[in-house]
Amino acid sequence: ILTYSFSMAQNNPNYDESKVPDITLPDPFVSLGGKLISTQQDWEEIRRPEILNLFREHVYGNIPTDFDEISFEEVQESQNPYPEKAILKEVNITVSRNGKSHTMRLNLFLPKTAKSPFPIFLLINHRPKHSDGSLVEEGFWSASELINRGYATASFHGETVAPDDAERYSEGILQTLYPEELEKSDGMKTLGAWGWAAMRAMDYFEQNPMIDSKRSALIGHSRGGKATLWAAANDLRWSVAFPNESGCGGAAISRRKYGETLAVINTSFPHWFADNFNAYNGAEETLPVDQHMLAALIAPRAVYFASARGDQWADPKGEYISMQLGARVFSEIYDQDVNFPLAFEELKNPIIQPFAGYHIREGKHSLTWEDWEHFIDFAKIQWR
Ligand code: GTR
Repeated sequence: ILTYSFSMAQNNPNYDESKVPDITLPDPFVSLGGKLISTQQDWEEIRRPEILNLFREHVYGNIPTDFDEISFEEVQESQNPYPEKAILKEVNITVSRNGKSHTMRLNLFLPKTAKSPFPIFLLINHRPKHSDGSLVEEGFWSASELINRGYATASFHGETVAPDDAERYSEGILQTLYPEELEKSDGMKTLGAWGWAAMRAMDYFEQNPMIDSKRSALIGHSRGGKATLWAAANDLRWSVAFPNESGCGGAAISRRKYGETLAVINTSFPHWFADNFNAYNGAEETLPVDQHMLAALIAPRAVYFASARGDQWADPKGEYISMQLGARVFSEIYDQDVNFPLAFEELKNPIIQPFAGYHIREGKHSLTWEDWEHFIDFAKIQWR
């Protein structure tokens, strides 16, 4: 039955709204024990940890954060593409545990024309090197524009932590630092490892006096957006999270089964999520969580989802509904005036307000300057 529904779904993704099933979503504000959660204390002490743990066990797997030592070393390997306006720092972040060590590379631009400490945007990069040799195409990582506006910006490549490959994913921190994770059904996989790496980048930012780590935004596109959401849910040091077009296993509601589904993603990318996630292939309605609860975990920090109309595979409507529902945490628990009154079909302009936001743009699946421009506007409001 599984094989059948998988090939059906892959060859025939549903893009017909009338075929989206009627769904009942798990309530973020009722605990597993049936307690109604309405206070900040109950949210933070009971329900938030409960939801985080359900995502850990059933969806993304562990993010082990114990290690023996971490060190930061500046290296000089690449040409700085913006020498007149920025300093390029290439930083090797070396982490050791149980006598073994792993080094990941962080690329950081510090503006020359503004005063430190700088707010920082970190991009989880998974794109191949650009044809002209630069780290990534300019729109995808809009470093130049960020520098012009006085922000620091950094990126690391997922490949230097856990390769994005079903055969090789363990040839990074999994084999060297956390081999026991490979034996567990809720063990860390690639997306968790990228989240771990964002945390190590934050460790570096925190000890660099040029960086204002309290004003920090984490960004990732698509698979990088999935990792962004999970990392920001786990690591309270990020003040804003921007999962861009993160789709299935990211911002989109799994139960809608619109575009990419769990059976498809878990079969195409068996190295992304915990093995336990496979149990929900074709059985989305039995998941103890759905993705709107991930947005709620980021509160009271800020969270912003972005979609593209040409990216139906990622289910833009499912991403928006997920924000509408998840952002209820701000009004119901944190007494903030945050809401998304428009229906998806009515959306025109970006929704940029304190704590939670959303935009959908024209065009196809990618991270572009247009997205970054809205991200910057949103971050500015949070960092006022
Ligand atoms: C697709 C995958 C999506 C998304 C995308 C990307 O192949 O089905 O879930 O992650 O790749 O990362 O661009």
